[in-house]
Amino acid sequence: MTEVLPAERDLRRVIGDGETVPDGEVQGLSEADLLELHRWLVLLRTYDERSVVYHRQGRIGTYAIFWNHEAMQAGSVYALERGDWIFPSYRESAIGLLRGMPPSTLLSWWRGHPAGWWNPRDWNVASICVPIATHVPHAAGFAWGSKLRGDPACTIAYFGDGATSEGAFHEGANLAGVMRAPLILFCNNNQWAISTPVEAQTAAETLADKAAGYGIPGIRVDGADVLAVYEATRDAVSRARAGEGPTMIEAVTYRAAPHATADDPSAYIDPERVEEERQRECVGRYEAYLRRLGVLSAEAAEAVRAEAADLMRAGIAEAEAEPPADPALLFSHAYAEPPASFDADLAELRRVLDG
Ligand SMILES: Cc1ncc(C[n+]2csc(CCOP(=O)(O)OP(=O)(O)O)c2C)c(N)n1
Ligand SMILES: [Mg+2]
Repeated sequence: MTEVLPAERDLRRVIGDGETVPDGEVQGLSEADLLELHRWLVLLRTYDERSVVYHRQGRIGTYAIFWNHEAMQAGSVYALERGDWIFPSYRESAIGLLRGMPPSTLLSWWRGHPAGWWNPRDWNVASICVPIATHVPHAAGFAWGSKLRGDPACTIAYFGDGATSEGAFHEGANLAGVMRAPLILFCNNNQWAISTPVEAQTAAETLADKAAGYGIPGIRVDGADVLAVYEATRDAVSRARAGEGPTMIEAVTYRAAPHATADDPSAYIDPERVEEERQRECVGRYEAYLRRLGVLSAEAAEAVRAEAADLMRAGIAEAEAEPPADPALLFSHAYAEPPASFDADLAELRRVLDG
């Protein structure tokens, strides 16, 4: 029998609206935890906003904006231990920051520079996955491997609403369910896959319903509520560590920015709806919650923002100080036995770059 967690149909929420919906609280989180979560949210927000500026200035390449996705990323990672493994998609490109990865590494990734490659073992963060859902089977196999080795680590894989239509999502979820792998399938349902709305993506009532077919519990949570995301992930982590297998979390939010810097959503999105979502964005909602609790002062919030801005300024300077990559790298790992044409191709590339 499929196990269904209580309240899975309704979105779990902790943060109220300061008026008619009362605030809740999460057991086990101290005031220091609440402030650390705030610091994480501001770090991600600052990274994202600065990255859009750096893109416009031509200092990084195409960039996948994650404005209003910060609560899903910070809330879920806060529920993990350092030894747990993260498999990000491009939407979670900066999630390594929450493990202490330098911003310059991530900015170098978006600059297409090898300084943006990291050893996953250093941070327990796998490479950023751009092909949709192809990392879900990797994460399922990895989690199963941890279980076979008796390693207590669990694994979380992030993907979008559109990814749940890909075969790889279903293969990974099925394998994880059958093997009772310690895996968290974290779906950021921002209701768009570039210009395809979620209604055109699936006939299922909710994306969490897809988990039932694999014997996996599905939890739905307000993706703009960092505390609800934290709590839902903490429950999923406990199940994983107790040997009860995977959990799927559908975090529901709304994409309040273009898909990426190369996208013009005015062709397909309702600007009024976007504006509404921007008004209830996740960082401001959490700051209002902390102020109602009397935990966050205006000065403390400003200090956190200034610290994040300094970190980003130093990060872009460091990324730009990297010497240019050797173009030969494009060829050197492509084939065990390189075709004869490579020498001429590389010479041509060098001629173009030098010209
Ligand atoms: C296998 C594959 N097919 C198509 C694409 C092109 N593509 C890039 S992003 C995207 C939409 C994905 O939407 P979703 O899974 O909802 O994630 P989101 O971008 O909204 O976070 C598509 C189709 C791709 N990257 N990989
Ligand atoms: Mg999406």
